Amino acid sequence: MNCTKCKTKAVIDLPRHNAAFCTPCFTTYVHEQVAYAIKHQRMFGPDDRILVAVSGGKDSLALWDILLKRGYKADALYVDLGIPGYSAKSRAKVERFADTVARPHGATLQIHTVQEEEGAGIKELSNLVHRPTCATCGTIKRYQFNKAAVEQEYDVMATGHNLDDEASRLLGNVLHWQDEYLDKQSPILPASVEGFAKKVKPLYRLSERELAAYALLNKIDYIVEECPMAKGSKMLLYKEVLNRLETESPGTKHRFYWGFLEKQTQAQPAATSMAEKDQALLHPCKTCGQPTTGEICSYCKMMARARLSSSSARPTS
Ligand code: Q46
Ligand code: ZN
Repeated sequence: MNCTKCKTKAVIDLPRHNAAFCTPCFTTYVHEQVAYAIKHQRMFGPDDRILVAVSGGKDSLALWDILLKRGYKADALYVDLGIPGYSAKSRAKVERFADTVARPHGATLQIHTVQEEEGAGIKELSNLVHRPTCATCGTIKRYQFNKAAVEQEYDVMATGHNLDDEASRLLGNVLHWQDEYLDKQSPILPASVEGFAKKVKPLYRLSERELAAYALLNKIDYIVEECPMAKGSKMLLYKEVLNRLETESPGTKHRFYWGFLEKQTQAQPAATSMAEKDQALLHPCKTCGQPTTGEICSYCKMMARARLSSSSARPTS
């Protein structure tokens, strides 16, 4: 198998593009896909400050790597969830990448430790508020990433969601006809109201397999295990189903997701209609000031419930 571009020995084949690449041509392909996503979706410009949400996994570290190598000003934020046997390992991967790759580019890493800031690790917190761990985690991560981006005046926040993540999320939203989520499923969410950071997903054109190969070929040391809390999640099931379809019919995932994006653009020509909807619905949380649809945002409600539960659990003397 030879490289489609330069005809030397190929290291990876991409059936969905009917192509195969050697290491340098594959790296170029990955960078070109990201460059296309950034330009086509108007994600950010060369002078914008970007805050990358990193987890220690292949996607977010590959994203940080690509942005830095393409000359963007990209710092990162890692949220340490305090999951025994997992968080320490993923944090070490992020810190190592920051020291060896990011710092020479002048980029910085910030760490938010849930145990210190929210007063308990993610599992304990979810027990206190009687919510599933992943729902608690989602609320904290969304809140803290947005807060950091807004307070530190980053122009945009970038996450490592890839084609598999977006296609499986789309499948879930379609299976349950979640209209509201379908409206918002996009590689770019504008800063529709004050207090909301603009959010982008520059890897939406690249598959999980392609990103794993990019990380491997570019010697990015990432945590291979999934977060243990993801076990049994519906998203993993949807990914499995889509992988089956992809094997039988290469290109299924991108036709499904990119086709959806095309139809969405035709039906809703501008992000402005979404911004108008948000402006009508959102106002500042009475406790913290972040935009919310209710009086108090879900993060502040959750933290109030956690404080109440932990104080009522404390023995009285
Ligand atoms: S990190 Fe958090 Fe995921 Fe782990 S606890 Fe669940 S939501 S599975 S992206
Ligand atoms: Zn709040």
